[in-house]
Amino acid sequence: MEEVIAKKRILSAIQPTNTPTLGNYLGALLNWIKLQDEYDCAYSIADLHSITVRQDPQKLRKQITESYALLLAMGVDPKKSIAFVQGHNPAHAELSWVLSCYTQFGELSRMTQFKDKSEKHPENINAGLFTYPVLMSADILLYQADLVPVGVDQKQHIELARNIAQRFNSVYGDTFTMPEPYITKTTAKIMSLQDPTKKMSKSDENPNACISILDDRDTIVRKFKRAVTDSEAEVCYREGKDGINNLMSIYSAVTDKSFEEIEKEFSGKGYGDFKLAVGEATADMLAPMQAEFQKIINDKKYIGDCMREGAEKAYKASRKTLQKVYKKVGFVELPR
Ligand code: AQP
Repeated sequence: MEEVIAKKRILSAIQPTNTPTLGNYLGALLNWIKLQDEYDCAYSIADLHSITVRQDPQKLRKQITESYALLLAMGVDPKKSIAFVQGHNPAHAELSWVLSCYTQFGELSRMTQFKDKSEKHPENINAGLFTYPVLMSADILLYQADLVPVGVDQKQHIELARNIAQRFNSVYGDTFTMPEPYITKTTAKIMSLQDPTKKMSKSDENPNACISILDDRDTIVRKFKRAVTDSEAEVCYREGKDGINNLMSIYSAVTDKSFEEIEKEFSGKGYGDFKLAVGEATADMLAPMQAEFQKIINDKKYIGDCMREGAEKAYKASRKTLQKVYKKVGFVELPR
């Protein structure tokens, strides 16, 4: 008899805080698409996470639908993978509560994203911002994920998910799969175009700092033209050339050219030529996905059907884990 080997499970999510940036796309989303054949993938729009920062309800609703449509436009196949909105599966919030009782205050205080975001929003340092990594651990552990494709900024949160899983497993016996981060080296961290020492972020207040993946061609080219570089005029990857290094990483990811090839291509040319090439190549790469998005976003029925199917599949895939956890900690199952 032929042996059937179960595919490994992948889980990843993106917050609908704004339109995804080129950083989200190259650092995480592109991998989501590539991994669908080899793995059993679950991809979600992390609406629960997004309210750690105050959101305008009307805008958030629009962003959730758009982000979901973008996943479909990018090539997430709702038949092959589980494509769902996190808040449509109540098990995330339920497991998160249990896991928060197995997470130490000290562990959460060390999370750099909490420190960064509290500095950015001093008027709203809420408990959700602090416990965000517990909810992220629940997202991952609920689906028994083996791999989590993320940018390098999320590595610390995956470490925490592993610590929580290990702690729970050692008390109650094997319950959770130990997840591993899946990080692509060159695009692990795309930097801001205006301050290349900071990561490109979709909630950056300066629109010139990031490329939104729905920006039109002219906007993309203009933003790259304005990108901060240095006073030399040499396109090469070297320490201290943060702006150029970032543009080279982007160009390399978009065109598949090595740094060596890029240095050769622009040897003797100025930064103007290089920036134009990066802008045009990026716009070319995004164009087919943008066209697909325009088709999907107007088909509300299709989006609704996919969301419903995704929610059902997500619930089914996670229910067993939650039941197991409730049983292990000593909760009583409702008699049928
Ligand atoms: N600059 C980046 N370079 C590479 N990867 C990145 N990611 C984010 N920024 C970069 C990866 O994108 C995925 C989705 O991120 P998220 O929406 O969950 O939240 P985030 O990491 O907080 O992303 P942003 O863009 O900075 O959002 P805001 O501004 O809302 O906080 C993750 O896998 C992340 O690693």
